[in-house]
Amino acid sequence: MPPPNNTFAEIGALLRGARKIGIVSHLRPDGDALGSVLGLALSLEQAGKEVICLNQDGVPWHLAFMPGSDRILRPDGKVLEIDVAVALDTATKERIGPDCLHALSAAPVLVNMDHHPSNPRYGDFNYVDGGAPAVGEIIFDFLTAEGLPFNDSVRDNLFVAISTDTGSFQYSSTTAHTHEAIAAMMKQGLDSARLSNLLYSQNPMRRVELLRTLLNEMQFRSKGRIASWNYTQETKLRIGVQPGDTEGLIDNLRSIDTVIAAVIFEETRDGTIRVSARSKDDRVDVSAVCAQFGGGGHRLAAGATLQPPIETASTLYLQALEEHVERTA
Ligand SMILES: [Mn+2]
Repeated sequence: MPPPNNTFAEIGALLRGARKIGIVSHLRPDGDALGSVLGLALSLEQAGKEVICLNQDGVPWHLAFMPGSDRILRPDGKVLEIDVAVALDTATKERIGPDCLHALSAAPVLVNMDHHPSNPRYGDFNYVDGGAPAVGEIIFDFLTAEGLPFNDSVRDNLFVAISTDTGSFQYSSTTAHTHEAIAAMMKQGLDSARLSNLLYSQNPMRRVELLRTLLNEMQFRSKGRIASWNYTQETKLRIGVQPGDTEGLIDNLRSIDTVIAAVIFEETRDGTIRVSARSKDDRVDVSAVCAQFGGGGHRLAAGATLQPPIETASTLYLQALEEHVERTA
């Protein structure tokens, strides 16, 4: 049994008592990872704290517009002298990344705030809410409950966190409370249309080329209920893709009417095959299929890492997925 959650009040008291705080998120960060880090960091800074933000892989191009993104540093080999370390949106301690873990290794206390149900509560203080659609929403609630300051930059970052992790408020994890949090921030001046434009309407042409390739190469099975794409190194090199270019790409498979499970198999630079899987039917649990291959995640969004070659990896995974879909849906 994982330890119970701490309360916002306990975590708030810990942070208020700290002078210097380090905040990190997971490898290959997404909008929720960076938005929750910057939202919390900029609020704590306004409350008078010294804050250092770290990410193992830095900020991808498409999230560079986020206010304060230049504050996200990559670890430089030094061990930080901080009173408290905070990990956000990071399902396992390993996902913080080895260089960030080294930078935080002298921190006397680690706080773990997350929304992945599989999170084993690896922190000294933990707040894991598997029902929250985004850690950004947890941070909104935390700042509100603890009376910590909001400003335009805090709101912009929390909007990016919540908007990206809910698929623009489309996923079933989106609740009335999610909209209430956004509404509260809009009443304080949040410009959601401007941020949505920056997030979703600034595709560089190479990303459109990537989409063209996906549409040419995607495959279907189980009477169109499963869609998949093998994303190869050859494609990456030909198009010259950059980190972050694949963000949201899987939604093009997921959006097809017959599809209930979508999968992208990505050939990584180290040769392993990274699996990203999505389900849009609660009966189909892609985290269970990913668990068969040593991965995990959420019921409707999960991942795993398989051994090459990509053709074998995708065939094996798709057989397991098809078996699961035929049995459950
Ligand atoms: Mn998240």
